[in-house]
Amino acid sequence: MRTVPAKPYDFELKPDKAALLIIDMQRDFVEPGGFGEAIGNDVSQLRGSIPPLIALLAAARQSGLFVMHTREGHKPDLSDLHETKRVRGKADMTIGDEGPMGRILIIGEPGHDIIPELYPIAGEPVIDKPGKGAFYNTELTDLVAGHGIEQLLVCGVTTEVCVHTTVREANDRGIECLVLSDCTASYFPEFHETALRMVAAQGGIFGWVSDSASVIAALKSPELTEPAVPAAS
Ligand code: TIU
Repeated sequence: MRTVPAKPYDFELKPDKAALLIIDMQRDFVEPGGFGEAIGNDVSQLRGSIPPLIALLAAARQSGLFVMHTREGHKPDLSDLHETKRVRGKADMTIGDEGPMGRILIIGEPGHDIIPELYPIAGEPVIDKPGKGAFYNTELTDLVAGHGIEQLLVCGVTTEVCVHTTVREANDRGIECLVLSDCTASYFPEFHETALRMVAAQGGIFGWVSDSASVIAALKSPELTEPAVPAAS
């Protein structure tokens, strides 16, 4: 057990039963020319989350924490894409259309892939998800059960959309979520702030909020396996 200072109160991290879950750090969302920009968003708002995520990912790998990545996207034949999602927004360019980085949000296309700075390594599952939540229509439920995961350290984009949906899904499945504020981001800073407040409000209605430095420090601290024994007098 390692204590991570967090809101609304300290998070007791169990590294053997925890995983780092990095949501949708894909070129389509965080690089100019992708889906995020195609639907009118300012992708520069997301890029501040990359340096702290690089540091957190390195610390997680070094400490042996289980790491998983997700990617939002669809099969090339669009058979897993609801028509309601395809047409939402009435944009000129939508999912499946040819974009500057290949077909938008299509598995196997350059824009759909994870940014090079955070690229998965061997042993880190990459979960392709057709929805906003990482549990909907994916293998994540089985992965979590198979690895005995009870806690998720949740990072990625965007805070109020795929991160929030995933945290809510996890919470309803009895999994504790710690959201890292500097490792998540939104195209709308005010939504980012409010989404984080919503997680920790009402005594932690959806989970806890902390930051990368606090988790890195906890991962590097000696693990407390039992209460300290007072010295004999
Ligand atoms: N990954 C994720 O959040 N997908 C989105 O579409 N987010 C937006 O904020 N649009």
